[in-house]
Amino acid sequence: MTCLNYINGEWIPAQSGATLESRNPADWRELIATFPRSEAGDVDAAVASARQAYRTWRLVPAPARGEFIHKVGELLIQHKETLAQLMSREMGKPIAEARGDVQEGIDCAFYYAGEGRRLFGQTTPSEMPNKFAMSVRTPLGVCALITPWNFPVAIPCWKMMPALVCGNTVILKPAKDTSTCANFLVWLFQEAGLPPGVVNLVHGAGETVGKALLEHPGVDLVSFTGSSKTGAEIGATCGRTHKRVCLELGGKNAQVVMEDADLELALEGAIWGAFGTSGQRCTATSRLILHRDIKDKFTAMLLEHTSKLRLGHGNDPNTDVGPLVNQGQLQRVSHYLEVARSEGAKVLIGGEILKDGELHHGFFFAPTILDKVTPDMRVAREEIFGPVVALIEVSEFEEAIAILNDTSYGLSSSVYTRDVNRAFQAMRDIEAGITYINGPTIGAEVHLPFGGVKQTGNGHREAGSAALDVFTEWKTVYVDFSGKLQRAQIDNRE
Ligand code: UN1
Repeated sequence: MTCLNYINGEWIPAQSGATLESRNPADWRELIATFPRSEAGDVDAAVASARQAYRTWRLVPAPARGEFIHKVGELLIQHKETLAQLMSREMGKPIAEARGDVQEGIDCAFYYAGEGRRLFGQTTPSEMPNKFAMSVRTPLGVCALITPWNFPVAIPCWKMMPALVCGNTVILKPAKDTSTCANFLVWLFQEAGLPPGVVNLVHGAGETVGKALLEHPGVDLVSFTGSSKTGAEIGATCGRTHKRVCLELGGKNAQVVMEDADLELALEGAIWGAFGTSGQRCTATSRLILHRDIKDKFTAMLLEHTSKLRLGHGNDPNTDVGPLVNQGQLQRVSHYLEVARSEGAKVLIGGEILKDGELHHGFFFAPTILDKVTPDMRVAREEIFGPVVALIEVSEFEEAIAILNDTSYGLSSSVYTRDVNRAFQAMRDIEAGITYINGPTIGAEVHLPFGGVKQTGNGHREAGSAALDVFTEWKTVYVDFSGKLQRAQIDNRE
């Protein structure tokens, strides 16, 4: 299969003709597709196309823009299985999760299609008689959307759909590992009948395509989901080039299990939160903070359950845990295991690359539980982005919340308790953008704000109506129908 850039309504190769490859992480011998290795010249063409299209797209009534998004939602339903199967092969996540990823895109489509009929502004009384005041939302212009490989459909949809319904045009720069999924998704936008130039796709490396987008004077906003390190660099560049920037970055999410918790429920949550998507979610559970009274029992339950997880190809319906996305991720996770051992953590299960049988040609890492982890260890502080969870013992609730908060990240969090007072205390005191009570750290829904505090972001939220604040400017409009000059702060005080 050959993927191409999509610029001004045309599918074209990189100007240089250079290509890159996308391979199956469960069996790297399988080539999924080649895709363009674009450079600054390709970005120039995409920006010119998006700027031109913006002149008319911003004038299309928002409800009509919403109808295009609705159509994309219908097409996603129609192609859900094909897209999910492709995602499973290209990125490795189990097929049920891949279907969920596409479903998240569908949910997003119908939510933001409806937003086309709202996009509420505000009216506010003026200080002066015969004067009307209101604030309305206006689009920004051209949005560069730089997306990761862990949610190849959902995250591009989170960004593209609100951007478009607000009247912006977009340039999608997807992760190299999931180029084929991005190609498929953009094709659906084309099929929905969006005018040429409203959606553009530029494949390639972050160091070239991403950088060119950040530097380009024709780009008004950059929205990025990825690591905190890259996010800091993007934020700094966008500060220099005066672009609005929305950053959704790393996490070091914890699940607390108190002595009064429903342990079976907490177990299911912990397994799903830590090992779902092989731990490759920014919302993944990477610390389990356990009350000492239940720690031994809960650890035994965890070990029993983890030992039964089936690793395999994502397309196999019996697979619980798929491969990591590429060799680099496999090395990164292996490195963290070395660090953990050298710091004195104890590997209770897993801790190794798996090569047996059908796993031989893939990037598989065994689901791993680390014990004897103290809050100062690197494995308790740094984002691993793999199937590794650290157990930390506590004696009381306040200590659990303090350790949960003792991180430079602040995305997701979870507390299992039957005590309603503790639940509300957790809701108030946890420093994170998302808190689940009696649910795992993963599984955010698209119609609620998504994002985090501290190094997890830069204060913006995606998803829900909060995303409208990312993709619009407020314009304040005063209409004076008194027929005379009314001087604010002067005439109305006399
Ligand atoms: C991410 O990992 O970047 O809440 C997003 C969840 C998903 C989204 C994760 N709905 O786990």
